[in-house]
Amino acid sequence: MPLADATGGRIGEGFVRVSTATDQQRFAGPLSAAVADLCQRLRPQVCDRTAAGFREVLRRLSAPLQVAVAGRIKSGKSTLVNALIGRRVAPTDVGECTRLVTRFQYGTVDRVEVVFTDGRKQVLPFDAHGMIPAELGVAVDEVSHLEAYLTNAVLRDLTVIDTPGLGSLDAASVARTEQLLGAARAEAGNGGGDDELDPVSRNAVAGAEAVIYVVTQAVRSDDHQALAAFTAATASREAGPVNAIAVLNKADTIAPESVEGADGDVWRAATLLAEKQASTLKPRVADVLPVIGLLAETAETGGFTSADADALRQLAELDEATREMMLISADLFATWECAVPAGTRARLLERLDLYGVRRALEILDAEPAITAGALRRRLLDASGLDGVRGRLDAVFRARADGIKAAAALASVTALAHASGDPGERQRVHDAIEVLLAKPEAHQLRLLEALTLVAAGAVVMPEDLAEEVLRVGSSADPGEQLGLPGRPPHEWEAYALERAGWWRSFAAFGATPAQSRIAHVVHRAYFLIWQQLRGRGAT
Ligand SMILES: Nc1nc2c(ncn2[C@@H]2O[C@H](COP(=O)(O)OP(=O)(O)OP(=O)(O)O)[C@@H](O)[C@H]2O)c(=O)[nH]1
Ligand SMILES: [Mg+2]
Repeated sequence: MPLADATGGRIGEGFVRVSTATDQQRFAGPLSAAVADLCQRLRPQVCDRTAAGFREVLRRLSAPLQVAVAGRIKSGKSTLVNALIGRRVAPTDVGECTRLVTRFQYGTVDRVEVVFTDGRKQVLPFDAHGMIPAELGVAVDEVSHLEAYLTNAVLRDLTVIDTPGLGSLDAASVARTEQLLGAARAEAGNGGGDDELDPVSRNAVAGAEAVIYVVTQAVRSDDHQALAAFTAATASREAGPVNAIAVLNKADTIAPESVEGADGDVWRAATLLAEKQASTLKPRVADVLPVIGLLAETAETGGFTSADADALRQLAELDEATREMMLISADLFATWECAVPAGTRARLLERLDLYGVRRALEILDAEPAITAGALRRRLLDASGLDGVRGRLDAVFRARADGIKAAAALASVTALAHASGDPGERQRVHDAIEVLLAKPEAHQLRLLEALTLVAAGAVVMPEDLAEEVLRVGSSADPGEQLGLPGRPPHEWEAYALERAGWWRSFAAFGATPAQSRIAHVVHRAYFLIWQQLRGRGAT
């Protein structure tokens, strides 16, 4: 039961109310509520500075999950952010905004604020297209970050953070992102009392709680390191399969002949390539999913109009030879002599790129009478965005409680450490130990174990490491046991068998660090077994 409580349900359905002396708050689940309770109880026992940090941790615990979109320069991060939010609001391509962190969060009125490094805020108008203006008209080197409040429903349970590209592993660019994310955290919200936070404490509560890492085909062997570098931007909180997924963006630009087994099909090539990248990037990310951010953005943000559909219809009716010629390259498509005005074609390229145009024409060939709305839907299907959303739900939303609670505990530990007071550090340490010893907190231990193994902090034999990742990365018993296709009656016996195995490994076959992990895994299997028995699986 605790396991199911800790991991199941989407945010919004599973909020837990906790009454304290001072306030009533909503949390993503019982783990977040338990950590909040710990902060409340410890506040009178720590110095003012740590207490101010705890207040920030509490505020953050009751806020939506903070998801950063990170990756190299021009990998399509902002385009993907727009697609996910369902509104074309983040400037893409050029402009000084692409060098700044922007936090997109839920608000009852659409508004953008520039937050300056000295804490000043200035409201910005949206530009004529309803976007954040590409040029801000303020001194950019004095800007900390941007806060965008939007009424879009998806932001109710996710705060999306668009980050400047990590150009390389160069320390300056990593440090800048780190600093900006850090500042973003501390200044966010209603300001005021948060100013007591010094830089060290600020860093301890800063950073995103989860990451969508954007890669493209040109992912280099050092991208594994780039992902590790992003860990720095999440304020030293480890990114791992619990809180990080990757997308292979710009899947439409992959040349299928460059990928063996793709049979000339772009999407198949992208899927194969994503699988290959997953083996490089795992276990730092839960998955690598192909996506065409541009197509997703266009289809999802009103960028595809009935005029576009009409132009495509006209193109579909061109004679075969002309059409084939035009689809050879973007240049030919834009410049070839044809009845559709060049400006219209340029717009189609900008919104769909050549692959999107080709897909649309194929759809029109098969269903000439298709409506503009249905064509838009089909392009959205072709973008892979649904797959990304599905993974976000499975990896982030379903586990938001555990992710937020683990991040908060890491912050609490860092704050106590930064206080420099051994007594205070001990009190906080003891309180955390008491919390973690409770059966309800097991999921937190499992997430911690998983992260330690994924990050290589505790080295395990490869097959065992895989097993730890499998048990810890899912909330579904079939997947956790690695028996998804098998009949449920086998699950119960297998869970018990593995519980026993891990218990003896903890006792006889392990280093002290491995032994601690093994105890957690043993308990996880035991809880799965209990859960299966409770369900009446025979
Ligand atoms: N063909 C194609 N182009 C894309 C795709 N996604 C983004 N682009 C284009 O790539 C360019 C860069 O996109 P952005 O979203 O600004 O990339 P970014 O990672 O936010 O860039 P920086 O913030 O400057 O690092 C734009 O011209 C986009 O239209 C895609 O899936 N396919
Ligand atoms: Mg950008």
